[in-house]
Amino acid sequence: MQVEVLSVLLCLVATTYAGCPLGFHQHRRSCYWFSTIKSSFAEAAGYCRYLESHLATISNRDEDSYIRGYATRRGKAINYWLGASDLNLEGRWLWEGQCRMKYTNWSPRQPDNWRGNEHCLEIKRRYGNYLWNDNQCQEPSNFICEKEL
Ligand code: MBG
Ligand code: CA
Repeated sequence: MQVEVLSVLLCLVATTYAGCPLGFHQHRRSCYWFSTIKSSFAEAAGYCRYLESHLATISNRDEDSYIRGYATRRGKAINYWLGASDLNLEGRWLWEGQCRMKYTNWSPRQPDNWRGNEHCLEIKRRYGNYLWNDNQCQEPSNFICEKEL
């Protein structure tokens, strides 16, 4: 077999079976990347796609505890974007623009759509270790990407 073909195959096998990509952390059947850079919600979604992942979605308390725990102990950014918004219709929060939220962990008095301009989901450090808040989507913020194994 040609060396080129072999190296392409090796790379394919390596990326398919190696577990989480470089810099991602595994919890159960997902890999998470806690950004060290800040960007708007839309730009953050683009970064995650570039890393063959998506902005993290939280479906239960276990996943929420893992993410909030990691942010508290290791990431420590002021806030992180997650993959939910009510951009389509005010008050209708959707994961990845399509799935209704079942589990939620909003901070008290949130979401409040403050000044009528908060449509993106973040976790916020000052809210008792990263409870949920709606914030302005254009605000530069750290973010968390998720990739399913
Ligand atoms: C901020 C939230 C903001 C808005 C505001 C209302 C102190 O937190 O980040 O989204 O809800 O509170 O006062
Ligand atoms: Ca808010």
